[in-house]
Amino acid sequence: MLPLRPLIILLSLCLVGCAAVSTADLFVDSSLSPDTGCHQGYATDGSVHFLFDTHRILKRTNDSTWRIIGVNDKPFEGLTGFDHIGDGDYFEHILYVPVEHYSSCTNDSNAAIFLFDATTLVRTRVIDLPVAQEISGVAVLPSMRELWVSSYCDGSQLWVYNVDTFELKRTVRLSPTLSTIQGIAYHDATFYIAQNNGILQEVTVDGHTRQVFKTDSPGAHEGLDYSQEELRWLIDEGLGEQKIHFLVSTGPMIP
Ligand SMILES: [Ca+2]
Ligand SMILES: [Ca+2]
Repeated sequence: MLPLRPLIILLSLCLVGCAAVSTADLFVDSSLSPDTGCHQGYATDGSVHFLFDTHRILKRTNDSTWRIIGVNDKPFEGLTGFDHIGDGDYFEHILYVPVEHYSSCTNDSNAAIFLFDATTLVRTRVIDLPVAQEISGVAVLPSMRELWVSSYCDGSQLWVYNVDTFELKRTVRLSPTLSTIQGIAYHDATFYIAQNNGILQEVTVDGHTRQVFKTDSPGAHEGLDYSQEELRWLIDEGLGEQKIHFLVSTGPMIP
């Protein structure tokens, strides 16, 4: 057993070191898209960009222009009780999109998943999620065929659905609890969650959370996707400044 004084010094060093590691940025903001004209979220199939605005969905080219090649500006057509789109995800030629009525965290209802054909952007299904709370984002975990759902108003847990049957499989407690979740993405056994305060959280499948990046860009920090070794994050700094930030890893994780 170590004598008391060296033990205290060792513990002090560890505390300083641990604090430095836990708040260090593990990503760097490397480049920016043109203005996307969208506020809520982002997804990609690897070859085109899908942008989610509060009331519409856009498809844009994967080149320097980000030219619009698809629009659905009536995503709620024929339905009542829906007026808000969150951060959707792409999986097997389908867009999985969180939709609800949202005014505030004390005035929200009708949490649902809308499915859109990724080629045409035509809506193909509406799935009500009666067991979910307010809904802000979704991400597919492909190997498990699971749809993970986040809530802006409840950062204590995530909801895990079967992506084929939409049956609730379980909920996952988040520890530490998160706040103001705007979007969720999955990559390589890890989820990434965007908080509206500009903090990016890494989340294990068991629900352990830790901060991995904090942006200096002001505004609303919305949905995201992970593709081609880039975390792509929609940050809305105002009209004309709604851009995707491309974050790249700064290197291997420090244990
Ligand atoms: Ca949002
Ligand atoms: Ca997304």
